[in-house]
Amino acid sequence: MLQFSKYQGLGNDFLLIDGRQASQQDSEAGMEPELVRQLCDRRFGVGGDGVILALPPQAGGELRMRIFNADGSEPEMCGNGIRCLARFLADRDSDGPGRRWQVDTLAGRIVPELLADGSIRVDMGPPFLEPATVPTTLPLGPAGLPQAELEVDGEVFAVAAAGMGNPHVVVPVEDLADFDLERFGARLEVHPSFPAKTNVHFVQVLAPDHLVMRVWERGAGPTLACGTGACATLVACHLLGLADRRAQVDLPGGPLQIHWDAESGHVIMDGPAEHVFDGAIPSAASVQEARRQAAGADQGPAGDGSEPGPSAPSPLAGEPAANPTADLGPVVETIQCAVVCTQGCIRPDACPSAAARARVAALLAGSSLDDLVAIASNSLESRIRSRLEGEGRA
Ligand code: ZDR
Repeated sequence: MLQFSKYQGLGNDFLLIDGRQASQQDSEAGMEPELVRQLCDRRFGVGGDGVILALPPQAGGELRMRIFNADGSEPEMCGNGIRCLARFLADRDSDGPGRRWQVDTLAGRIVPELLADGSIRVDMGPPFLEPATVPTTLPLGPAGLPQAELEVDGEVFAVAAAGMGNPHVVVPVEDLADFDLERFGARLEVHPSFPAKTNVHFVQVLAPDHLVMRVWERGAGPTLACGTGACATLVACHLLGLADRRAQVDLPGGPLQIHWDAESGHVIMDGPAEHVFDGAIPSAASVQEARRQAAGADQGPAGDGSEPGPSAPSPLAGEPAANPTADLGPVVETIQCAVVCTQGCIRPDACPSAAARARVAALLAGSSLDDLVAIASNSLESRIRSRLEGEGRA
């Protein structure tokens, strides 16, 4: 069983999985691209902009974060994601304000901190401004970061690039509301100037301390917010002379406060992260096994000679399978009432579930509503597990 919690930061939503107790071998929790794509699918899966794993430390930190985009690719860092990770860890471990986590990521050590108002401050480290570190083939420009005029779909944009561990291109525009994000975002993401593709941000400067931006995320398309992108945008706008070192950055999902600290050279991001819900699904291995079996079943008994797929469950647990209209005397104890007796009890004189029903009636009569709610939540996993076992999937 794979347990997850869904969190969102300004509408950038993630499935969080606590793998801190995992051995190094299973520390990817089976997160193959296909499984990530399925989980993140908003119609056929749980739905999310990405999957985040909390894993045992590897580089001297307290834990390691891995994040996967909705398309299954693995970025180096995620600003909204690490705020969600911090909130998730605080909720699981009952941590209070002031708690900091030393998190190892593919972009190096990142340090989120829980603030008194419940929001998260993240020391995102210094930005990467050398072209090769973004990475981009754009040349270092006069403002001290990669700059160029790029032609995209017949239009020319003055762009600047910055890395926050992951690549970002920032495009100042006059009128953000009327801007065609889908058309230009999708093309810039895969522009040849960015060998690892790029996140794309269109920004309008309302005031030196107030920016508004729209996001086209690498591997995810348009999203409601981008933490690393807001940091890269503030840095680029500051270097271009358009913004102060500290600004509110409005994203479609809400505002972030970004500060590029002159003394440390680090970018500090403040913003919210909220719990949405918890869930459980079959483990990655069992999903793959179920798929394998289903593929075998599709081929029918004459398939490739491998084991046949699962057969339809018998309504009766005992063998031989009995016809409910036949003489049920010897097998009455094996009747699965919920399956066989959907039109009413077929053996009211000797109902095998009568004792269980009586126990439930007694429980209901003797429990408060709060007790029943607690029992229901505690049994979530076991109910899902038994249902899946019944389907032969767990
Ligand atoms: C934009 C992002 N969600 C964040 O908040 O920083 C990061 C996700 C990773 C991004 N899609 C990438 O770099 O591929």
